[in-house]
Amino acid sequence: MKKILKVGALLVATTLMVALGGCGSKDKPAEAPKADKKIVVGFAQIGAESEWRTANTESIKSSMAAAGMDLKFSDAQQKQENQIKAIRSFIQQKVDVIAFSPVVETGWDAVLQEAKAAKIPVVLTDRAVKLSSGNPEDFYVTFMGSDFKEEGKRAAKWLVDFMKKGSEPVNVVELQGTTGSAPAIDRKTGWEEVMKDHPNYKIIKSQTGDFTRAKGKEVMESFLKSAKAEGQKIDVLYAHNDDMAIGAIQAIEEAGLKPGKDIIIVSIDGVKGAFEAMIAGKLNCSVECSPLLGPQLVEVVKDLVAGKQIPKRILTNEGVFPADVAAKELPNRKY
Ligand code: GZL
Repeated sequence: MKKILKVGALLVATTLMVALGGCGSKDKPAEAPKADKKIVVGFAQIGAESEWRTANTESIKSSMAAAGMDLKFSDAQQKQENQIKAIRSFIQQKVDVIAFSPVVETGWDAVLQEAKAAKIPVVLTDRAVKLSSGNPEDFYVTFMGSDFKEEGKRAAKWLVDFMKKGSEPVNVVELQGTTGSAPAIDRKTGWEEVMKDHPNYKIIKSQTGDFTRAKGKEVMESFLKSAKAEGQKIDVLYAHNDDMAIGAIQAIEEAGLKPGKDIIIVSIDGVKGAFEAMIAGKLNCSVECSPLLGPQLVEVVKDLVAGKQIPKRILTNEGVFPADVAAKELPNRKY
C-alpha cells in the first residue's frame, strides 16, 4: 500500500518578514484600515472555470462572512479586462483592501500603480504577477498561494516512480492551463525540470485546455485523433488541473480506450471529482493544490488593520495523492 505522500497541509508563513510598508518601503505606507469600522474588502475573482475555483470562491466568501467583513466580490469570467475593471471600481469605492487572483501574469502595471496611488493595500491570492518594470513586491502586501513549480515537479516525480519504465520511450500529451497564467507556466517548468533527467519521457503534444472540463475534453479528442492518424501511441496524459483531466477521461472513453490503464493520467488540484475518478480507476494521481485561502486572507486583512508585519509570501504546503489512497482519503477532503 503506497503511503500517502502528504507533506501536510499546514499553512506555513515563510520567507522574509517585511515591515508593513504596504506598497513599498520608500513611499508612504498604504493606509491601514481603521480598526473601529466594518472592514471592506474588494475581491476580483477570475471566474468559475473549475471545481477548484468554485471551492476557492466558497472559501473566501464564507471566511469573510464569518469574520464580519464586508466583501465586494466580482467574477471576471476569466477575462483580464473584467478583473482590471473590478479593481478600478474597488479603488473608486475606496475599499480598505483589494485582493485578487491574477488570471494571467502580465498586464497589471497600470492598475497596480493606481491602487498604490490610492494607498489601498493589495493582496495577491492564488496566482502571482510579473510587471514590465519595477519590483512587483512594491505593489502588493503579500502573495498567498501554492508553489506551482513544485506541483509540476511532484507530478513528474510521481509518474517516473509509478511507471518504472527505465529508459523505455514514454509518449506524454499535456493539457496546459490558461495560457500566460502562473500555474500553467510554472507547472510546465517544474515538470520539465524533473524530466530533463528522464529523456525517454517525451511530450509529443501540448495545448491549453484553459483549466476547463469542456476544453480539456475537446483538446484530448484532437490529441487522440492526430495520434491515431500519425500512428503514435499515447502512454500518459499530464493535465495541469483535475477538471481538464476529467474532461479528457470522457474523450478517452469515447475513443474506446481505458483511462487510467491504456493511458496513465496525472493531474493537479486534488478536488473531490479527482478522488472519485481515482476510486473509479480512471485517474492515477492528483497533486494537491489547496483553494482554501479564505481563512488566510481574513488573517492577513486583520493583521493589516492591526498594523502587524505580514510576510511577502505565504506558502500553502500540500501533498500528493496516488489512486491507491483515494478511497481512504476522500472522506477527509474539504473541497
Ligand atoms: C491554482 C489555480 C488553478 C487551478 C485550476 O492555484 O490558479 O486555477 O489549478 C484553477 O483548477 O482554474
